[in-house]
Amino acid sequence: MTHSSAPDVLAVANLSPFFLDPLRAAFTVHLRLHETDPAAFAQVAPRIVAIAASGESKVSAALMDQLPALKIISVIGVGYDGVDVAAAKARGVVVTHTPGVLNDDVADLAIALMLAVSRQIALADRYVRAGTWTSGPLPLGRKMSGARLGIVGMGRIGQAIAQRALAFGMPVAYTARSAKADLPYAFHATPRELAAASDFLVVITPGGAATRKLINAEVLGALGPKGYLVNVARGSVVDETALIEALQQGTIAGAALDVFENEPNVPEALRALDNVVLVPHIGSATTQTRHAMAARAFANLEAHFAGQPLPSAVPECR
Ligand code: 8YV
Repeated sequence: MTHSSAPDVLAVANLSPFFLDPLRAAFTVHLRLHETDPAAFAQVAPRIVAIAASGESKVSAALMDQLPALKIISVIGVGYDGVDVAAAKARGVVVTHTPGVLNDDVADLAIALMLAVSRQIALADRYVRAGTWTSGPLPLGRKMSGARLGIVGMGRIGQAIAQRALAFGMPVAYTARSAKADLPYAFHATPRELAAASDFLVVITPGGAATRKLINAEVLGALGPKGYLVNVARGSVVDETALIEALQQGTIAGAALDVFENEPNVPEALRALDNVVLVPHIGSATTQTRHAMAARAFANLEAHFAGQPLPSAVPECR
């Protein structure tokens, strides 16, 4: 039930019922009204005090300019590179996200993708379905256990991936803005140096201007013809054009991607390749985790309106 006196919230993404329902019970929710009905949006815009966004949402300074009463942007996702945080801060708007609760799922998917691309799981499935097995065995894959893992970004999720990789007997190295003294893994100063020392290069660093096209032709060249790239971060971190070229020319052995430059559009050139595994941004997409993320995103809004400390403001807003 919505109350006309309840605070007005603009949802800038299509939200799952388990997030939307509690939101609607507590707030007056305007679901993507700015996109669907600009005239109606102009009427309610002055009253909107909160935005509910997904990890992929764009929340620009231009949108904030239309919302003079805006106080909080609650992102259901750990990544918030689509939100102009500097613009939010300049307007006294706090940004929150949902870190922690999705570490397991994203790390699980990273391992699944590493296995999928090196053991050719998706290709093998297509092989059986197409009836090709009767004409001979699938070409051999590449052993993952014991291979060298390089992780680009050693935050909460990077560390969860490393822990899992240890169970596969994989030596782990990483690159990050700075070395983390408390971690037992080898540090490399640049993605290129890390790639040169890795069989699998897994990207799990935040998106945004600071990491745009961090994984470029040079890094892929260093990974080499026996190396695999896995991206569970943001499409923007990898130069997709350079990646396609590297895959086509055998500069690297293969890639497994959960994220893309222009989701949900995936270049035909990528879709045509057999040495890639492609999944539609499902890093956190389990019932258990999405429910936990929704609960956290709601808790951030609830705390704000109750005048209580926010469970998880983004670092820049703490
Ligand atoms: C989802 C994500 O994209 O948390 C992130 O940063 O990329 C995701 O978990 C999404 O935000 C779910 O709404």
